[in-house]
Amino acid sequence: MSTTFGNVFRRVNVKTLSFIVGAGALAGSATGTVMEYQDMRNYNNRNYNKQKLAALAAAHVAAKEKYDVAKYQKVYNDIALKIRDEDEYDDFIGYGPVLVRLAWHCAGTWDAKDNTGGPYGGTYRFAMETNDPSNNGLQNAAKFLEPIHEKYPWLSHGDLYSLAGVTAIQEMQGPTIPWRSGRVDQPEDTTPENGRLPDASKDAKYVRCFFHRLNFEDRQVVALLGAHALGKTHLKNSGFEGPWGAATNIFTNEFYNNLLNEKWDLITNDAGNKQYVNDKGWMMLPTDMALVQDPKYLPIVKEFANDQDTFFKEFTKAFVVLLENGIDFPQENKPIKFKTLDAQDL
Ligand code: FMI
Repeated sequence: MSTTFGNVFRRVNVKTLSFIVGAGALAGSATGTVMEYQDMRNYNNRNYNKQKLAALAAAHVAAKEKYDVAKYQKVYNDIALKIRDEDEYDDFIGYGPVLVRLAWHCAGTWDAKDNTGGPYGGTYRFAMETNDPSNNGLQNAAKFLEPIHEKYPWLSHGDLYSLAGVTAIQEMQGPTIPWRSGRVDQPEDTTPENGRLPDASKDAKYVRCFFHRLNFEDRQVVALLGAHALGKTHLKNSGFEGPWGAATNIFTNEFYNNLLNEKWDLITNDAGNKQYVNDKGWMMLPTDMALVQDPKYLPIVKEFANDQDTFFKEFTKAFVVLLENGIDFPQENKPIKFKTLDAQDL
């Protein structure tokens, strides 16, 4: 790299230089020459650097603005405060669980084979995806987010849905989920066809095969389904009824403990679907029960039941992958770790 000094030193021989340094003011003409030259170099360098610096500064400002943590933390806070304010939703479960389900259903349409569907394009906003019977009930989550989108119109729908899911998990005392912005709204004709989301009435073979389409292995599948500690099933949405446990709006490893420790009976519910129930009014879907029926899933269920930290770690990794599937983020787009409202004393 050439500095101003470097240039001067290269152009002035050592003898002249010692003369300048030693003779000081007496060396008027020689000094003048060097000074002039140095000035010229400085001037040239300054001009050259000016352009380069201006470009660098502009890029820096643009990147800073684009990836500004504070800007996204503000959105996080608004979503979190709205969850807190509107706590009466769904018999006081609140909006947390349904926001997590929205984030997952937007991402869960992804197909690794051709990189269609998924979390990038925000296509849930289009009628075909909104009205997918698998998405029944998620209209409530989308409606909840409408004023957030009105306030932050620069936020893409993909970013909004995924950020809302992350916010909900963290506000329900779950793990910190590093999140990246950068999803871009895509046109309506990129909306994936209905039927890409899984069917809850199936067995372990089906679950394994389905999640394979999203590139997930057994450990990640078991971790992701631990989110069923949250919220409940609703007859009118899915044809199943009841919560999976006691703490419907706190993110814990309760799901695994309930799977292992409760006494489950298979019944046919009012919609004619088979589901497992216990004497506390809790339920399990056939796909949930598949996790203890399958010899490869079962040890992972036991591990997560015994160790919430490990569950949180595995869930975090898998959920990040889910929300980023098929997206090529630029390197400078670093994941953001949001602060909860509690951590900010809000
Ligand atoms: Fe689940 N879910 N889920 N779920 N989900 C819910 C509610 C629900 C299925 C089925 C299913 C994941 C995976 C899968 C999550 C989170 C996640 C319901 C009830 C059903 C039937 C919906 C209703 O309102 O009736 C499976 C088996 C088939 C699609 C399935 O593979 C994953 C990966 C996640 C997140 C990581 C949450 C939080 C809820 C509660 C929603 C609410 O409104 O309370």
